[in-house]
Amino acid sequence: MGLPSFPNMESGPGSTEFSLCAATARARAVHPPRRVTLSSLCILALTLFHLCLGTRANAESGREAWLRYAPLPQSETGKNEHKKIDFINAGDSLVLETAQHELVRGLRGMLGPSWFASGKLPGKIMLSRNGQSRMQMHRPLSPLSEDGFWISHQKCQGTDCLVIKGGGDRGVLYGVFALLSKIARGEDISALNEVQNPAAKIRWVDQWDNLDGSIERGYAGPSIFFEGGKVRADLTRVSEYARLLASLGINGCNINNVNANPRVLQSDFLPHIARAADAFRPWGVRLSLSVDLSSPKTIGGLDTFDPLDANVAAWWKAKADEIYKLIPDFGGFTVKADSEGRVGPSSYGRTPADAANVLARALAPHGGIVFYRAFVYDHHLDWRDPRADRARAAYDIFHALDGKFEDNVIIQIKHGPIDFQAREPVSPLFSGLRKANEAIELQVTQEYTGQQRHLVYLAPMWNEVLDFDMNGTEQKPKMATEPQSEGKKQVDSSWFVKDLVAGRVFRRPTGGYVAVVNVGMDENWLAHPFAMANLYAYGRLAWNPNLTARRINQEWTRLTFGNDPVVVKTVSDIAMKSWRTYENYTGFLGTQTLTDIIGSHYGPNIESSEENGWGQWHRADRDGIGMDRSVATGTGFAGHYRPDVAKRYESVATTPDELLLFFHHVPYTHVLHSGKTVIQHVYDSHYDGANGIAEFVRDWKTLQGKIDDERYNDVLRRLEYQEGHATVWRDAICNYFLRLSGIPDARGRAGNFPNRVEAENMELRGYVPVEVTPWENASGGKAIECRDGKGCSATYRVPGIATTYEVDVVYFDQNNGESRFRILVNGRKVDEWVADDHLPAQKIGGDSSTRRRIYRVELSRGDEIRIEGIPEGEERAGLDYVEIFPEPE
Ligand code: GCV
Repeated sequence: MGLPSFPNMESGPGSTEFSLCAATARARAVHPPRRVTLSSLCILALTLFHLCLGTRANAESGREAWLRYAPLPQSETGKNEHKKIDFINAGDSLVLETAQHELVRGLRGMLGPSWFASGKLPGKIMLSRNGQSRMQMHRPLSPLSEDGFWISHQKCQGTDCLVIKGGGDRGVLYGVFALLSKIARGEDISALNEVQNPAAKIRWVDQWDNLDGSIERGYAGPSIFFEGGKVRADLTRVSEYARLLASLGINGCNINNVNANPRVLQSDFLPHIARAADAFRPWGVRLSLSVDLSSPKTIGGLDTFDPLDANVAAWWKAKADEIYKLIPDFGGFTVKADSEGRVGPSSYGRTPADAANVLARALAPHGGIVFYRAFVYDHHLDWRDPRADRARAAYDIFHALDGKFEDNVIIQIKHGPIDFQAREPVSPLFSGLRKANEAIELQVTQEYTGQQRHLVYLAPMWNEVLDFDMNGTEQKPKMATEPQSEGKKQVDSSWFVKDLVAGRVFRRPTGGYVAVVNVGMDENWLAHPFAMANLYAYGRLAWNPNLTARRINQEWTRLTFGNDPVVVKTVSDIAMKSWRTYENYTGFLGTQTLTDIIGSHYGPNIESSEENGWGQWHRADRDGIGMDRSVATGTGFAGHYRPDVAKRYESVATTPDELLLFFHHVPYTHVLHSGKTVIQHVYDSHYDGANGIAEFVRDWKTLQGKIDDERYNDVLRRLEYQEGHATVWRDAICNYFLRLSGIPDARGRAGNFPNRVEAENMELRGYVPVEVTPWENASGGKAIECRDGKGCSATYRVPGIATTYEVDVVYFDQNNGESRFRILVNGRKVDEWVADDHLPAQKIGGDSSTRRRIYRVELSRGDEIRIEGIPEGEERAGLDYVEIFPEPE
């Protein structure tokens, strides 16, 4: 056949530019000097500023995230006159030094050398923590908690000055970041008098990093902490991460996977962990470690790890003492036990309270905390048993132990009873503990929500969770308020999740927020630029859960992409729609998610949830779908809620549509509150979802030229991919339920693709048809693969009228090869590409299915379209179909 070898193929992205400014600024940010002198700060800041001016202003890698300190427009900076900064009181602790350094860095970056001549700030700035200054000052509007701050204009030694006062050192640092954020967002700071106190003491993040450098459910490159079984020699990124965290008021980070390797606690390893703690310390971030409960036996030489054994208790105590000698501000331990194959107290017939308390007693003298995860369940459930229910596990186990935990134990509860699904009810355990501290566990890393290849802004979901009243009072989420007024009066009977986790409802000593983040070595931390909005939103909500998702997104957009109102509106509109849009094409009416739950957790795979012990069942059959979790006829899970909520979920009539199939099994013809049948909702929501992403692409394209090309193109490329993958999801789920239910789509779309030509129906040379498993993950259940290393082709003739078309080629991009493709019309090449993405797939199917869209192709009836593919490695240039659409005028 004489297939060409595709000469001159372009692969990969364009050129990279080295930004001296960014690199230098980064280096400075990472290791604030232990002693900073004022003059050195000024010289450094000036130098940086001039270097910055000399580089291309719009080269943006995303590494600076929301701390870009981009120069504000000249009109906002006033005249270019240089004066000297006068700091009062700063710098008598590491964190205060960091605060001072950051303030200079930010002001210089945004306002230039004239920043204090800009009229925005007085000539003096005072940074001080409670009790540090003897100067006469007004009192803050309300008392400061340890991490709280007060920013106000005052007289210091007779002259105007801006005071940033913290409850403690961290409070000062958080106040500095808050001030810089306001300036970056163009807020008026001339008459600031504002107190902010965080909503909860615990505002932590978890990383699921393994010592070999991989990250469980991490989608942005290898670990910033570990490499090859060791702590990295260069911890630059760790310091930068701590700075990002501190800018949001996050005060702790657990650095290793909860599926913990006991090695972290070995005496020769701990000094290296201490280096990471050193990198955190200037930013007020405490380090903690996940521990394996069997450690006393596996690395301690004991013959047991029974938490009630005296030698085991002594081992943990000695280990804690050893750690605190190296890391005096060590945060504590996180524990996953008796879950997903991890050992735990059940090995000795003991309870989670026994296990948590032995650790807690070892840590208590040093002020350490145990985060004991409520994510404890049996993954060998009997799927044939209609009463079996994984959702019950956390409540069944931990509610019974309420009152048995030490005061420095926090029960860390995933926000839903299953596992970070696209939609779940709130975990009933939040209202099931009155005498134990709680923290909510959220997930920034998008394990079940598109793995940072799909744009999904999660803050609207978190708003719903945090604003959920466990006592059942239906209440609209509050409007954003800032500064947050602590202890705001609420309806007495309301038990909002945000108040329960903060310990306010039952006056617990501590509690709050943990999120699994999993940043990696990728330049921009989380791969998708929009994924950083989730980290930002998490931090802002942990600080102030009354903030709305939209407001937070607007803040993030201003800091990330600038203050152009069109950009702010477009970005936040896309973000605000994105969770519902994703839910629309991946997990309808409370089925949580229909992804491959025993594999990648990424593409569609409906039956992977059924008939196995993992307990994520939908119980779909030809007549109906859903888990009956009612008390009357089901697993009884609905009864774990407080009476009003339990009553709401007990009945089909009162369960909200979006959770219906989580709580009830209904026929496909059941009519929802929306007025649609369940099956028609399946079709409509999936078409809405896929169309929604197409709209995001269109909306995003209106921003070309309004933001830097790097990030514009990066997001565009990702959105176009997402649009293709949303179509894969749409078709898989619609086709599956069309076949299962036998009920057609009233609008005739499902299973009906008039513009599509299946690859297996084309004229094939070298290509062979293959069955795809599961069948719904390829159009028509089949695809073609090229088994000839020299290449193959698939050809067909255009059936439609002569016009300009958009041509979609759906192919399979595995991560075990880089096939090449090209498309020719009447022998003339119109496009070529390499399948070199890194999707979580080693075979053709829903994870690897990818779309190439070619715009503005002139076609006439009878024209020959030929796709040529050259396989590479294990990847066989798989093709699913070609679809052509006349382009709108
Ligand atoms: C770290 C889910 C994830 C696991 C994770 C677990 C957990 O099951 O798929 O990768 O393990 O949750 O939260 O412990």
